[in-house]
Amino acid sequence: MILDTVTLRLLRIPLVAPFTTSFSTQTARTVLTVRVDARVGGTEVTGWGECGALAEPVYSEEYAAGVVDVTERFLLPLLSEASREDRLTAETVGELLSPIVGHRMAKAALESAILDAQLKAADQSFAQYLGATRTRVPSGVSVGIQDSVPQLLDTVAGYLDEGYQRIKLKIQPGWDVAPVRAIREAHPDVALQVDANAAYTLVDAAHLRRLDDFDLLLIEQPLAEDDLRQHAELARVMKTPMCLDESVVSAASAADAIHLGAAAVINIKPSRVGGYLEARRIHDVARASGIAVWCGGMLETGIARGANAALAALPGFTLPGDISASSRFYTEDVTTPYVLEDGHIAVPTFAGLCEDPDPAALDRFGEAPRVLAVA
Ligand code: OSB
Ligand code: MG
Repeated sequence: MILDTVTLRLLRIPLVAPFTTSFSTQTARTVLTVRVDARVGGTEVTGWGECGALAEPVYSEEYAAGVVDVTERFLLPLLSEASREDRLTAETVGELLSPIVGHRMAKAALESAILDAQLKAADQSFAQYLGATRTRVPSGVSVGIQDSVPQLLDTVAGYLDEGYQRIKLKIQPGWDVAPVRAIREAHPDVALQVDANAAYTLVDAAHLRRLDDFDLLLIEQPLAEDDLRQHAELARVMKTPMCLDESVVSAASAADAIHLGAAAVINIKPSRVGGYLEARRIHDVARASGIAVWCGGMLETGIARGANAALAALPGFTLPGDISASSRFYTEDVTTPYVLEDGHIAVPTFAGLCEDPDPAALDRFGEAPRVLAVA
């Protein structure tokens, strides 16, 4: 592939309701879109990706405006020689970008756009490319921290009515045992898990053990990103399976977490780990180790939601992912919205990772695009 231009555009899409986690309240999703215009075998092709980074560095170090800078200043120049010589493929991007430390979400967005272009040129769906084994995936929903338990019960009942197959409750100190108990009492059989986004320390172990009474599928990332050993210690004293999100940034860190006993389950977010190809490697490592995985989310728009569904259709994804309908977060998506059908999201069959986003929607939500020539 030869890259001609890469176009970066920051969108700000309003959320249907504020989304509160232990690290922030979001009322809109700031999301960077990446468009590549390229030639494959002389034929012009366009590919799209979106970046998982939030507006602020509160979930991980990356933030959307910083992704624009690192992409322009450091990532694109690393692709130019391979592009000029027409030997750029999606599978070479990770290695070409490896001189830059970290910045995995920026790398993931660029790799996704290039992979989308490559698969569109080959007329191949992402599910085919991955070797996905399912045509639809069960849909779970991530429920933000609410103002009160009655409000939470209303919200959860609404999602269950819509058909969501699993509830993930965001927790933090002061909002944990009581809301979990309330959901469990109202819905004795619902598949339920919690996500703390690193809001606790090991000093809270005795408190967190109280969650063992509620038959949770897992507890996600109770401790800080760097606390692999402490997660392993906590895992030893809790009955609830330990799941890591923030701590797993690569297949290597997944292998470490598994070996240490810090993770019985792994949340795989393609953006967090540097892209879909590394995400698949984590799936493979976990599957070979007998560790369950599921696909996490970063409030994806239609540019990445279907690609997440294709990834989650691999055989090792044995738990429902945070792959909800577009309407969970957005009144209006930038592609054809993903909808819930019988509690599932259909795995896309079109070529590439996504539909081309609607130009009118991009204009409505977006700042001016930044068009970068690839030298
Ligand atoms: O920890 O899984 C998380 C959203 C933003 C940042 C971190 C997380 C989340 C979610 C939302 O839980 C999942 C989704 O996109 O549905
Ligand atoms: Mg999480």
